[in-house]
Amino acid sequence: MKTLRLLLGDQLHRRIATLSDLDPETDIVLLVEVRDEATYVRHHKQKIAFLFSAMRHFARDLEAEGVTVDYVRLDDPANTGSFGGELERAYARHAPERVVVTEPGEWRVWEMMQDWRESLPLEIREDNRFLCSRARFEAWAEGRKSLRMETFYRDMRKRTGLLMEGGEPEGGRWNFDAENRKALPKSLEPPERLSFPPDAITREVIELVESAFGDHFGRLDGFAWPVTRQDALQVLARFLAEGLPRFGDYQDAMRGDAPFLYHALISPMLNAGLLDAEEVCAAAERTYREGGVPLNCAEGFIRQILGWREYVRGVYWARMPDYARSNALSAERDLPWFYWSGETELACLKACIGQTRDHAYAHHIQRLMVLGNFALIAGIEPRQVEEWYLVVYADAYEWVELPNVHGMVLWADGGLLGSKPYAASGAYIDRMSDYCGACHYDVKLKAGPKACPFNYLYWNFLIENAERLSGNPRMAMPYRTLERFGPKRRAEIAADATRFLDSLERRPEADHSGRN
Ligand code: FAD
Ligand code: DLZ
Ligand code: SF4
Repeated sequence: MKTLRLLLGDQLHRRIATLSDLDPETDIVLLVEVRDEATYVRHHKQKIAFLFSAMRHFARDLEAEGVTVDYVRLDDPANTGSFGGELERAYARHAPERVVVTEPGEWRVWEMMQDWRESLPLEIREDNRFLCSRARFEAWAEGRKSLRMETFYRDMRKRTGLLMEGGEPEGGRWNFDAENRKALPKSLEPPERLSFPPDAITREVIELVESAFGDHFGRLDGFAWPVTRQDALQVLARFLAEGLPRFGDYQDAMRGDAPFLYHALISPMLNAGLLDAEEVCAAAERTYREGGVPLNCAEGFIRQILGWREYVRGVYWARMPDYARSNALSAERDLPWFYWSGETELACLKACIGQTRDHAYAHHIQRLMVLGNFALIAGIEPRQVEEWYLVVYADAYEWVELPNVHGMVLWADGGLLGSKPYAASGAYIDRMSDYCGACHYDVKLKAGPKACPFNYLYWNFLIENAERLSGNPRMAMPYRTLERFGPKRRAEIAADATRFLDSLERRPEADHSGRN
């Protein structure tokens, strides 16, 4: 049966459901570069370049197998600029008997697909790249008041058999997180990032992105992402040999001159289909069983993928579209302009934003405890923070970005995802990084213009949200400390917070941010 198979840009997996029964004699695989997808939020230039180049390489490899590929480039004069428009044109070009597609990563595109069903013989297939299907997660979530990752993760370990020993967790424990909170000793030199200098295809794409999306956030020079499965597998192999042995110990550490530390740097490739979650977890387990890494490292890493990654996707699909609408802490302040410009005297934020601009990457603790923590304790409106995260990272798709930002960072879902907000003062950042040494502010000072803003914003956040948070058993300790603050100390906190927050620059007239 002549079939048109639409592959979205983040579905570049040879064994994806869309291609499972591909017949090269009759079928056409359709890939389209469309302006709408690059601009519904104005993605970081490296994200667009990564995806377009990966799409072009994937199409080239399919053609080399003898598959008929219909590839629509962004600069094709007939390009309508949208998924719907391009699907309609391709349907008219090829007159297939049916159209096949795999469910998308984002609600927005899922809604589009419901419309396409009205006018096309469309078959939407389940995304087989995840270890837990949407339906299975919904069955797990059914009737639960809160959806705790740890419970889900244990279930997934049992189901997949990963790091299991006769029905029990390997090493007698499910979680080795207590051993994974170390600061990085100065003497340690993390491994170099494995870089892939752009080939001819990537160079052409970089030029296209610079000319079509030149005013988007981020730099393109220094583009070093792998854009093929073969190269992505090299990144994975390098990580297993050099990063994973120290991943557990230092996964929460931060250092100004080392943006990547012992992290895997695989999320853009995992999310676009160049790597597969199951193969990555199996490879980490194999490395442990062969004696290449200690259990706390393998477990910590597998938990991120088998646990967190599957879990946030499950929450997203089980709770959308309402999930995005809540604002449990009524946070309403505008996103400070420095999130886009990087111009701030807070050294930790400046470093994390600068690295995000240069590499479209920041690791988990930078996203959570520096960039996210600030947005939380400064009371920034969730929608604006979410948009920022969706724009700036090469791995950002709403299914994974939204639960992390809305739920984990901002607690805007009122605790569905996390039992308490991850608010912290400057002491945490000082303990886990070397940022404070070079900062304009003093992390040891609690009040006054030279005091680290995280210090008074933290207490100000607790005071302003006392009604909502003081009854939370996991917040009992800081609220007990707060009870001991007299009126003078409270007034000082409020005055410092007001002075600082009022001084933050808002969005200027000439806006080069990611916002539409
Ligand atoms: P490593 O630290 O080496 O971890 C290995 C893998 O585990 C990652 O590649 C990723 O696939 C998975 N993982 C780890 N933590 C999470 C998590 N919390 N949720 C989902 N997967 C996880 N990840 C994205 O892929 N896209 C996003 O848009 C995204 N936005 C985030 C926003 C915030 C505020 C926070 C706190 C986290 C976000 N994450 C996101 C999760 C995590 O920060 C990135 O997956 C990770 O930094 C990617 O780098 P890495 O491959 O070097 O990961
Ligand atoms: C992110 C993105 C961008 C920038 N461009 C395209 C594109 O031109 N063509 C395409 O097929 N996909 C693109 N994507 C990825 C889609 O946004 C992604 O498939 C949806 O968000 C669903 O997850
Ligand atoms: Fe960040 Fe405060 Fe440290 Fe400066 S002193 S780097 S603002 S935590």
